[in-house]
Amino acid sequence: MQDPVSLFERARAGDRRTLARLITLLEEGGEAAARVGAYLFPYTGQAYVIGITGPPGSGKSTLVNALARAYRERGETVGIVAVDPSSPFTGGALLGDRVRMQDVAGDPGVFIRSMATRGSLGGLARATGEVVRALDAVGFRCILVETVGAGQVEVDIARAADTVVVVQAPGLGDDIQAIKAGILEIADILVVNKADREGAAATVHILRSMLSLGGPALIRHHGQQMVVQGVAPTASGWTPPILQTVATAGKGIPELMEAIEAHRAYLERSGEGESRRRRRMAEELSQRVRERLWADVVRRVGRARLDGLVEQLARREIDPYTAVERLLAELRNG
Ligand SMILES: Nc1nc2c(ncn2[C@@H]2O[C@H](COP(=O)(O)OP(=O)(O)O)[C@@H](O)[C@H]2O)c(=O)[nH]1
Ligand SMILES: [Mg+2]
Repeated sequence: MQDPVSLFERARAGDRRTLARLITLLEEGGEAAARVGAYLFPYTGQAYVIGITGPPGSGKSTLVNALARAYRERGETVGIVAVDPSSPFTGGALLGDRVRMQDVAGDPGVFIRSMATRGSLGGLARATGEVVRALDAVGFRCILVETVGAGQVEVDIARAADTVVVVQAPGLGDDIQAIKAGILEIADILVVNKADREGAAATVHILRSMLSLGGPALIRHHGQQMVVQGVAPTASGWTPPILQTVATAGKGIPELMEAIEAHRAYLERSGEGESRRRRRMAEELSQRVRERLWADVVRRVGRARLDGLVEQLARREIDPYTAVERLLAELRNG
């Protein structure tokens, strides 16, 4: 196999096929990935990462495409990472994203990567982080990460961005269940896309209520009383703006970019950006250490012993507290 470090150097020099291979290598993980990941790390920290998340069909890919084009017009290089866990099952989502992103696909200043879930969701979150870092290291200055805001992992992936844009659409947003409180909490900017459709104003209204309320409250919607779970106002000095866009027509895109710019300025001014970045580093460090230690435990105690303990736990022959103490004692003595 080719030396991973030379792969990186070639990718950094602008060889896109090598970049694609580098990313595959990072996705696969393992020793080579760790080596190149360590090598490219000092080159990172230059890109601005924007997370675009929301329910399927809300227009995230279309928005990403429109944003990418707009950033290109400003002369910025754009990396796009589309995370779509449904891809391996439907087979169609990937293609759909590709088609919609065709606009920017031929442009050498844009690099598009679709990620599919392989193995665990936790693995996906990590792989996405590594891919974003690789794009950063080879020089893409603006990185757009699209995720379906469905589960905790997708929320975590989006949360790793500098600015998180949460996308809703009329109809989708009318169903209050579709607006997960967890997703609103991570929103730096809210976008009601498909503003050309009926019900956009109502969706904006619901979102505004949810944002401004500290707790659950009754609101009237379509003439009906409904309970809305509010999102407690953040301690920070940033209030997420609610914008309307028509991604297919490029409407509202300049305003969205302005909002992203304003949020970026806020992050810098308040020091919040720096503390977010530190928090993410601390999380990564802790996660990697735990993984390494656990792998070490598995290696030293052996799978069979662990399986045996789980079996005993399941039969209530041992309690989890004692099981941990026993394992640690075995490690100390072994
Ligand atoms: N009417 C309307 N349709 C849109 C708009 N934005 C996206 N769409 C369409 O909505 C569908 C889903 O868009 P897509 O970007 O794939 O959504 P995603 O699943 O969130 O990535 C596509 O057929 C888009 O053409 C919009 O602003 N207005
Ligand atoms: Mg999409």
